[in-house]
Amino acid sequence: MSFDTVLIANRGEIALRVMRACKELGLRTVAVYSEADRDALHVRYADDAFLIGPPPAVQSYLQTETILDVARRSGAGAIHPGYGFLSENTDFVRNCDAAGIAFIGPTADAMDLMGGKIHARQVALRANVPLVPGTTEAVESVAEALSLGEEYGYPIAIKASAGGGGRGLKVAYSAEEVEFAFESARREAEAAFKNGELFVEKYVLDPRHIEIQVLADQYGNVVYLGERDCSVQRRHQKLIEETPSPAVSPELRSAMGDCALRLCRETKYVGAGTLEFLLAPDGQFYFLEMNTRIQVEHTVTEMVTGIDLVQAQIRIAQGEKLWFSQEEIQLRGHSIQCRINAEDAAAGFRPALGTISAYTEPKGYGVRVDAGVEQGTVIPPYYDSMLAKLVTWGATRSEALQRMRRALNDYTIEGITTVIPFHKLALAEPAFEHGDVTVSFIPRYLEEKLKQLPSATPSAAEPVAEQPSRELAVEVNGRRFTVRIAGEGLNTPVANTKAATPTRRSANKKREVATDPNAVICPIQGTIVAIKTSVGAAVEAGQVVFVVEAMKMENEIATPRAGTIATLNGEVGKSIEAGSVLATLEA
Ligand code: MV4
Repeated sequence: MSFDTVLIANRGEIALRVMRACKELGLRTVAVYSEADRDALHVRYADDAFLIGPPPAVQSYLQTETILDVARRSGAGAIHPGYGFLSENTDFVRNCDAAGIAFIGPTADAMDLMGGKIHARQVALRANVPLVPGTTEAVESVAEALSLGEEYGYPIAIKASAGGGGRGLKVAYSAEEVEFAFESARREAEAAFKNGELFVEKYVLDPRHIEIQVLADQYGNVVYLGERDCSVQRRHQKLIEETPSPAVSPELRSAMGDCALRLCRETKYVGAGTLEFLLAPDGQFYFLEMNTRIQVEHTVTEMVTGIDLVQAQIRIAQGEKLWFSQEEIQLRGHSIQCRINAEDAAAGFRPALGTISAYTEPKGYGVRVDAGVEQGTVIPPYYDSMLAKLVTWGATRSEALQRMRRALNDYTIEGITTVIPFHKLALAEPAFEHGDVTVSFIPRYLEEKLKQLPSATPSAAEPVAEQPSRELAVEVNGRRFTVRIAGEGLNTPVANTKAATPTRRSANKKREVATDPNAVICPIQGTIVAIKTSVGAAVEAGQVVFVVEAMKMENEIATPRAGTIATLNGEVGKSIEAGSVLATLEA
């Protein structure tokens, strides 16, 4: 299809990323924005911009009819959805088709085929792609799940067919746990996707998350562009991604790549896509699911292949034939990405709000920053917490890693808490240095250390104070010192940037998050969906006693020590504030 104007149905860094690609291809760009994004960078960068509604995404960025209206009014012949929002909404794709507007992405039919995980497993079976032992039909009952547990051996994973991002995924380590896991997965799936369909797989312990990037044109040509290792995740939120994976040999890459090509051919896939795999500790790999969109971490693939994936998406949508072959794709050097989220890693990665009072990006050879913010940006509570992506390239992994450490040190973001201190800790771990990372990396190596990071506020309810800061140069006996004056009262110099102490830049006050060994505290705001104990019951340390749903995910709340339940607060179905006491323990 031919078009000269593209509407970008997204915000933040990805909206800017897509607009840059459009401009490079000589295309006009149209932004849409909510009332919370009036001053946003993506609005100013676009050639044309339209207000589409109030701040909550359901009233703005998810308003399909309003967005299609803007496309018609602005003369946009195509819509790029970015990631999230409307990127995997097949109804929207069909509405675009009906309106004669090109959706820059795969067809609705291909998305339907790969969207449901049970369907995706059936496709994989047909394409002769390895799957974790498990069902390719829905599992209807606890009894059925129990007999599958017998068949595969424990642990088993009970998963929502409609699931994504770990929602509706529960693990049963023994037959005793199956009923609760099954019911919990079903509740979560119903709540998040209005679809309680479940299936069962053997649970692979301590895998790596490896994904393969593909590009397919409208004429049946498909290529893969190497893998990404996305094992550094917390609660299914990726934090660090890299390519090549330290665990993938050329032979494994070509075996996984061939599987990816077969899956794409089986679904007649068009556009950019990603096939997710688990790589087990024994070297066996298994297909998990397909993401039918451009992903946050596409950048690292671009850095080592030299192929602009967003430009490629657009050119494919314009009907261009793939302009390079598999043999021409070369992986050069190494690339790492750290997601820069406005979150407090010391407080369970709680989203941080506020205004960016100072902002300086790292620069130099091999450093790329894809950001959606600048000094003065107000971080609203309505959207994803990712502010920017910091990407480095190096001739070798160790060069990319050293460059990332340097770039993290050169990145200044003040006024809000970010995960930059988390990244510094993660990259300092010998296991990361050695590329010895699985999905258990954060719980295994960092959970304890995270608590010592500077934390901004004790409660999500308390707004983060804006903290202006200013630097002063002082010369003492000819030696220059930079003094940073920050936080409460601009009168107290709090830091000397030449000092060697790691706390020198802490414009944020360090405060202990309340930890009472006799209380079970709810770390998040949410709704109680299960209480798994009673007053007088004996509990072990780390025993799950409450399940709290927050942001459509179920969170298991465990006891801090062994003891007897003295008091219980709250009821199933009731909402609960972050920091409240769910239960108390007595000796
Ligand atoms: C699994 C698994 C082990 N065995 N399936 C989590 C989210 C979804 N994409 C699939 N997930 C997993 N599925 C079986 N049969 C382990 C995970 C998993 C995981 C996967 C990728 C990255 C991080 C993860 C963290 C925990 C569990």
